[in-house]
Amino acid sequence: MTVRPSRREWIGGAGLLSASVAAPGFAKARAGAVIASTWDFGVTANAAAHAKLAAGGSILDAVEAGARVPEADPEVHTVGLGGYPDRDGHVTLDAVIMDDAGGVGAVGALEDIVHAISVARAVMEKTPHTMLVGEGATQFALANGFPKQNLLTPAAEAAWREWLKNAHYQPIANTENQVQGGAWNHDTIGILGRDATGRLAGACTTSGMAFKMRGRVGDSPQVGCGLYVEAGVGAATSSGVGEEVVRIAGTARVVASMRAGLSPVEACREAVLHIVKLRGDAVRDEQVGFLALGHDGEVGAFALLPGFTYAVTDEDGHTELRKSQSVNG
Ligand code: SD4
Repeated sequence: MTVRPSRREWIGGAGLLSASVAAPGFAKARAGAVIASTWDFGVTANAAAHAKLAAGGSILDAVEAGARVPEADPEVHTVGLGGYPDRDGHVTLDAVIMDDAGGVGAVGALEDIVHAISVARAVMEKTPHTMLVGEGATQFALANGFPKQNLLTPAAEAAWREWLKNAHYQPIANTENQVQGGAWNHDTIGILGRDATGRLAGACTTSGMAFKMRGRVGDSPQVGCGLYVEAGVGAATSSGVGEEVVRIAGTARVVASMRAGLSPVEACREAVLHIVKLRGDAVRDEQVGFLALGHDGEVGAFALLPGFTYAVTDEDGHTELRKSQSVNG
């Protein structure tokens, strides 16, 4: 069960802004290949990414391979197949992929195609654009050979029908959180990679907030929000209530802080505390977590609330599931 901070602690968290952002306890990763991804399912995603890298794939191939794992898993209700639908019963996917040489591709509100991350990569490699949305994205995917598939599984449909019983169809902010609350409504996968030569790449893919308004696109596919990568600096990704991340261009901010000299955990912490400063009590019950990877392979994370986890895999394929620090510990 998530422990909520008291109001006083929460305001106290905002007060930390004036203090040093240094946070202890995160040892530097060894140089070499590193894969880091959000949440517990990052463990299996990292294994696929590591295997791809070991087989000679690029770091971009690796993060794509990792992101495809939860996309294909019908038990994961926040990414790809089996994702919870919007209020009208449509599963809509958001995804972005980025390398460290200016390559970026994204899709927003993609329907009927399971591997949104691979469609995003096709946008990057086969079009002059950086993002396609909605019907156009689906048309593009079909034209490029991606199979059409119904993504609404019986379990996800049942959860949606259950939600409908008490739902008032109104554009109320944060209704997803009010209904769902738990951490499982925040399980976007963001996966960051560094190869042994220091090249960086990242991917982020999600079905977004459960029972969102139709047409809603979150932070995940927006460059600088759900994902940002910069050669020689590092990469960052986010998970949680996307609107809060978009407000501060969260991952662009994290990478800018690393460019200015903060460590990955310090940079994530600075971004989270900026959300607290801006939003105060409005985000008291909301989760946002940032995960960052420095160009030297150091990994760090920080979240609004306790409970954010991330998986880190080293050159040899050893994986550690870590708990992020949060505003109140
Ligand atoms: C979004 N950030 O669409 C995503 C949701 C999520 O973990 O669950 N992130 O806002």
